[in-house]
Amino acid sequence: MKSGFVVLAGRSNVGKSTLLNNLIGSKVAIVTPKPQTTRLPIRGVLHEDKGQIVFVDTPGIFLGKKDTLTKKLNQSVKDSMEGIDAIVYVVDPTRKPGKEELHAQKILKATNKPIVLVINKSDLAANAPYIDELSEIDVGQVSTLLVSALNHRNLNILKETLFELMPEGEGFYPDMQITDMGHQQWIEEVIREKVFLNLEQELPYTVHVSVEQVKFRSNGGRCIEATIWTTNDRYKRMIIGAKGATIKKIGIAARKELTIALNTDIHLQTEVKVDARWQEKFGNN
Ligand SMILES: Nc1nc2c(ncn2[C@@H]2O[C@H](COP(=O)(O)OP(=O)(O)OP(=O)(O)O)[C@@H](O)[C@H]2O)c(=O)[nH]1
Ligand SMILES: [Mg+2]
Repeated sequence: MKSGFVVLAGRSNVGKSTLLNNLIGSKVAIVTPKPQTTRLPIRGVLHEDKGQIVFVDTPGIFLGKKDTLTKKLNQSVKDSMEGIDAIVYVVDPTRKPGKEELHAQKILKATNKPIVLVINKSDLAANAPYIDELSEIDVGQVSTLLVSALNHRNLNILKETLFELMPEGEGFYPDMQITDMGHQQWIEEVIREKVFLNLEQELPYTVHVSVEQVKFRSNGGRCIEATIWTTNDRYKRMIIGAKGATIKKIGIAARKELTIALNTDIHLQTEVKVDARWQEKFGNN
């Protein structure tokens, strides 16, 4: 058996979480068109006859933004490199590489781990002017692959390449387990995804979601109480929206996904509250 850990790393919005979900064949990480969607490293487990790969999805590497949350996200990418066997370095041919890309390369090269360079979003070839530039990246990679995480293009070749790099060993997770994420965290993430998708511009970055309670009902359904935290009253009003329209949309979208995924009746109660300091407390426990 082959068994090991692979980190998915790169700038924000390049498709790391999409790749994680489609490599393991199940949605464990949330995906949005907005940068800084992933905030905590998430593990997704690929089980195959030849062994097991534990993928670690990480927040996007950022350069320039100096707020508390960004610093914590950048640090968590570096921490995720400990004890792993290989790195998938994901790049996006629709966005100009520039300084941030070089910064990401510096961090990844410093780990001295085998790197597979993945040029993602190959389905957007017509809108991907940076493919040639990205093909010239040299981080000492063992291989460079052109993939589409969205359309599954070349994901099998990527898996094969990665299994070659994994050491011999027993699996780390039981056969049925596809993630290490707890039930409550997963619900929080689903709600946060809907917040990101329904709020404009910078507003998502002021938001944090916590699930206060999950009650199991006698009819088999679940009653979930969640808080959407933001950093000031003005944002709170925007999240609620005129006559509660925005929070309603977020709630409907979250409830729909939770109902399908959990295959049970869901009652979702959301409240918006202000905590100016949630970013300082984030990830401390
Ligand atoms: N066309 C196309 N879009 C993709 C592909 N992979 C990801 N995307 C889109 O790119 C956007 C960002 O995807 P994510 O998977 O959230 O990116 P990420 O790298 O995890 O982003 P952060 O968590 O913010 O660092 C989403 O709108 C995805 O649908 C792909 O192969 N093709
Ligand atoms: Mg992500």
